Amino acid sequence: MAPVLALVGATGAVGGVMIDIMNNRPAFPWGEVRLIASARSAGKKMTVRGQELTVVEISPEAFDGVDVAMFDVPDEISARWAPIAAERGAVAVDNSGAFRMDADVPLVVPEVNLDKVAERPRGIISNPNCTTLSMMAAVGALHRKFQLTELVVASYQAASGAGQGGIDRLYAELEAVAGKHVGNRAGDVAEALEAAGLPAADSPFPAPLAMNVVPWAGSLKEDGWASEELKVRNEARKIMGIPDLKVSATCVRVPVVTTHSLAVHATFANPVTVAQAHEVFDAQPSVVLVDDPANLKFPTPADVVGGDPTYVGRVRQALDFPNTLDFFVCGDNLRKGAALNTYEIAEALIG
Ligand code: 2RA
Repeated sequence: MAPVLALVGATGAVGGVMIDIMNNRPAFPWGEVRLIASARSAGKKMTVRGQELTVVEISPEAFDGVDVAMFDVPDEISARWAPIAAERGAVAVDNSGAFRMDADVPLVVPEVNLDKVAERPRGIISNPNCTTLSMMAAVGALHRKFQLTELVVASYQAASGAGQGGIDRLYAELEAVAGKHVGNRAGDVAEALEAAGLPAADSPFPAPLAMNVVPWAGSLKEDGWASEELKVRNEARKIMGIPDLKVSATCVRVPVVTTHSLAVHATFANPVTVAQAHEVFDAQPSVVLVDDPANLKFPTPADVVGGDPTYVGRVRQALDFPNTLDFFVCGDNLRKGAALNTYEIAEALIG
């Protein structure tokens, strides 16, 4: 019998992208798709591969008969329900932060460590955070060939990383400043937002995002680190299986709706040239190389949003650091950064 797939969090921002991905896969190996959400969204109708489905309320029974349950819900909902789904016989593929660093839960990027899906004593597999994921296909491919030893990254993260509230806030802020000559005096963007009925206290971001960049994502951790920066470090180590990898990240929110970018400075045990890196990227099916500086060709979020691959450009050999490359990566944070990677894991489980 064809396997049963559940999507928990079907009505959220990532859930919507997940349904789009399911609707557009060339082949669809699932017999039944079950859409699951909170009581508030239960009863809603959504179309998956031409079939109108009714969203059902989350309950233990909702997982009966399910082979793979994909979770796109907040940490506390996953923490409670993914183990219940597993108890009911499903493999839970979870996109929250609830299990990523659990030693009994593999953290999987199919291009890098698909073999780990088999090691799941809790019946749960984790999907990495979108910032880590946005560079992993590219960095993982280089690591396989040249052996990564150090990683320094700065992120340029889109508003949609903060969910639908982040998207709504950015649009509202852009509307509020459109046509206004602000941004030349300290505080005038915030004043314009306040005057337009957008107080700072209502924002998911700690500073105006329109006409600005905000060096903060996530919550405060020890010694001034933001949780997002520690996720990049810890998750990159776990995915590539390099527990002592030296990593330093600075995470920055930019006024882009969707697609995270990262400036990556990667050092390897072995020498690596730009031409060799190009070969590695060209050989990785999920990476698209756009690197023609003479003609100002490089990836930008506005060019790649909505696409599945990881886009790489600006590949340079670092002038003052041996065995080191600098490059720029863009990846749609809602697709490969979230929904697509989760779905790829789900498909691999039944493949
Ligand atoms: C962000 N990476 O961009 C987070 C979302 N998971 O805020």
